[in-house]
Amino acid sequence: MKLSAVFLLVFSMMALTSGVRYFHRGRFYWRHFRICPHGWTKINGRCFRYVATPMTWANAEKNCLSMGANLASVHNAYEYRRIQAMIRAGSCSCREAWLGGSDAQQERTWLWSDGSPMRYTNWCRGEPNNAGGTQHCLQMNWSGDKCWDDLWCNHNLPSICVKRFRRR
Ligand SMILES: *[C@@H]1O[C@H](CO)[C@@H](O)[C@H](O)[C@H]1NC(C)=O
Ligand SMILES: [Ca+2]
Ligand SMILES: [Ca+2]
Repeated sequence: MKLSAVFLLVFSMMALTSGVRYFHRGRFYWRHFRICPHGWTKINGRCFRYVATPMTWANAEKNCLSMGANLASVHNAYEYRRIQAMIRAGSCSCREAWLGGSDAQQERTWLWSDGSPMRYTNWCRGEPNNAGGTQHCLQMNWSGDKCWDDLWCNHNLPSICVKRFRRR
């Protein structure tokens, strides 16, 4: 790296807190520091937030959307544990909460509202049971096992939002 490039990098780091500008092979690039906005917790490269106000699944999704997010998808057991731990840290009377899973479009076809494929699941024993033929939304922390259950979407629950890092 040329001395001028080093200087530019250091100067940029001092001047800007959201990233660094650097020069590589004749071009300038911008690299963001991957920091979640205030009030969001970074887990496995994404930003999560607990919303304590109980809402229907659809209103919870709309609320996440208003913050540039979606209801949370969960991709492995580590993420699930971290999401649970994140909430324990906050002050809440937390039990069940909405995640972004739903099979409202087609029975037994579970989709995440953020568009990611549902590979990892943590269903409780006997769930999803589509009770009454009308349960299409995914609640976490169900039962003593704190696993997943399908519930009626019009129930009011707290929720978890997820946000990807902002891109420029
Ligand atoms: C879920 O269960 C865990 C473990 O008991 C708890 O810490 C957390 O507060 C509960 N609620 C949510 C929404 O994760
Ligand atoms: Ca269903
Ligand atoms: Ca169920």
